[in-house]
Amino acid sequence: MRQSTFLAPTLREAPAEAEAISHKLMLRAGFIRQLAAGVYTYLPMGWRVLRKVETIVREEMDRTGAQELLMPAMQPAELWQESGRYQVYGPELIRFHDRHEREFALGPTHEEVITTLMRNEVRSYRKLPMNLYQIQTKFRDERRPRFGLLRGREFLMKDAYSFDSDWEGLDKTYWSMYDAYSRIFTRTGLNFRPVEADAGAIGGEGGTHEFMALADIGEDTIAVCTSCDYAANLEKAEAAPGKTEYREVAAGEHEKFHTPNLRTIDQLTESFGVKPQDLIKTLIYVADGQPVAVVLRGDHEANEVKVKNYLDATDLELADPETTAKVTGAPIGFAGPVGLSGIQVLVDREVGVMSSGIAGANEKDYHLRNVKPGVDFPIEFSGDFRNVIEGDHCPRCEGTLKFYRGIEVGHVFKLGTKYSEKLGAAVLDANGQEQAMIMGCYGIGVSRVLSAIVEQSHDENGIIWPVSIAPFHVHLIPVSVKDETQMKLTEDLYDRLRGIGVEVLLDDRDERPGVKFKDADLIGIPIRVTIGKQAGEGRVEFKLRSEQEMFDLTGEEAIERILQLIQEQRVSK
Ligand code: 9G3
Repeated sequence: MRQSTFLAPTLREAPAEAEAISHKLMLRAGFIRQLAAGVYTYLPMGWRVLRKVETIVREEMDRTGAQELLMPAMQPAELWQESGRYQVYGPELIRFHDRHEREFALGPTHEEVITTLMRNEVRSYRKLPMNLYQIQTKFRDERRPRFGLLRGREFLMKDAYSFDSDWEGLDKTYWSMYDAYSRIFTRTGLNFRPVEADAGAIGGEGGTHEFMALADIGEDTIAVCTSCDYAANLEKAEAAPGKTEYREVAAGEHEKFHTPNLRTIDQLTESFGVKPQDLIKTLIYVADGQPVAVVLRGDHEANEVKVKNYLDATDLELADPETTAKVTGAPIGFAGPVGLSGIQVLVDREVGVMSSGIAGANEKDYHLRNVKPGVDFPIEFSGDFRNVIEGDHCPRCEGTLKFYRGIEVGHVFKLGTKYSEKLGAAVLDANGQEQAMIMGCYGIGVSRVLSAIVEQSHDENGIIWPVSIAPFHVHLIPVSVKDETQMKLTEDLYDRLRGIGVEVLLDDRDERPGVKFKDADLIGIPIRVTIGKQAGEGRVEFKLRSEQEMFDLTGEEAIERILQLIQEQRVSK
């Protein structure tokens, strides 16, 4: 491809609204352009990378025996009513009416569509297991699209749906997808971690992993063990429970003491020289309209996903001051577990092992000291209701937990029969018994992978694409397009390389060398071959975008090295 005719408009500066480095660089390097908030055009350079990621996804999915198909983006609203999800999703689900006033949704995901297809087309267990996938544009009207392709309103997803006739089959399919995802993300060059995750609204019969690309811009926090392969999204991460070995129960009664306007943990610890670990914090929530108390150690935070799952609640939010006052008899900041009545009190298990602590007195401007869990208040509902903290003990080994930020690039779910029962997708088993198909679903954010790679692989001059998904393998740069000797060698190499299947971007623009090298660093093609003064002796300058070192090679040597680098990335499958 000749750069003089190629649509790759580079920019000196990124627009102010671009915050994430991947967003800035993909705009500046001419990979994407925004059409509307969260809606992007992939320019030719960006489209080439997107197709490379798709190809890797396709190869690894096909290798597992999954079958590719393509479902529509226009989904009849009736399907979402039938599955009961029509009401679950709000403005994020883009709905519209066709010319006959029939209501449709633009597909954010395709559980309803694929399950309906299977209900209509498959009846016998002999046809299972079946794993169907597509690579297709999804629509989700995010309230705040941002960070370029990381959180768009229209994005490319590979979504797969598996159908088994028994649970063992689902387990097998699930882990074959898990392994395929590991191969896919390895081949794209991503630094990623599979983590245990919470199944969230999609529900399903348990079992879900997210594939997280490590990056500070990532919205998720993951807890990773320093010693074993335990890793979990913070929503789900657990720590080894506090040591419940012998604990001396503090003697004496709990007693009230005056704490005028001391509402927060910090105010209390400052005023009384105690540590957050010595405090017993009581939060009042409202779960599906019911007030509930959550009791935690002072240095811990409530994990609302764990609380919601424990209560099997749909909605959970912190109670407002009025509710808190009604339930505890005191304003927020003075709530405590002693004497609470009429509401469920969830006590985190780390409180259960405290010998005593300071808690709110359920009276304005008063706290209680020497409160003994299980003595001064009952521990009826004990469980894990907190976020783990860095340094906590790993639940699996003697290691400790470390936090990282992650970008979710993949997610595998065991769905079970949640959709197949609702939509009537069933098979007759060997005994002629009707069995709802047992499903799994598996997503990869294909367009999001581009941003994740750039977040992980760039320097101050621009993007550094891995060979496996780079828009081109080689950036061929003649220093002066007016120099016949240089252009002769350049055209020779251009023809030779393309003749052996190497993808070359030839910078044939009549620009100063500095401009060409700056653009080359920005675009990030992994291998750069410069034709300059040594063209007369048939020698070129060879440099990898990922390294500083330059090599003075003959044309032949350069071709040799290029083929070797391309072959290596294929081997890293
Ligand atoms: C919606 C809207 C947004 C959504 C969903 C539905 C996320 C929704 C979860 C999934 C689960 C899996 C198959 C591929 C892998 C992920 N956001 N989810 O169901 F209507 Cl507006 O999409 N689906």
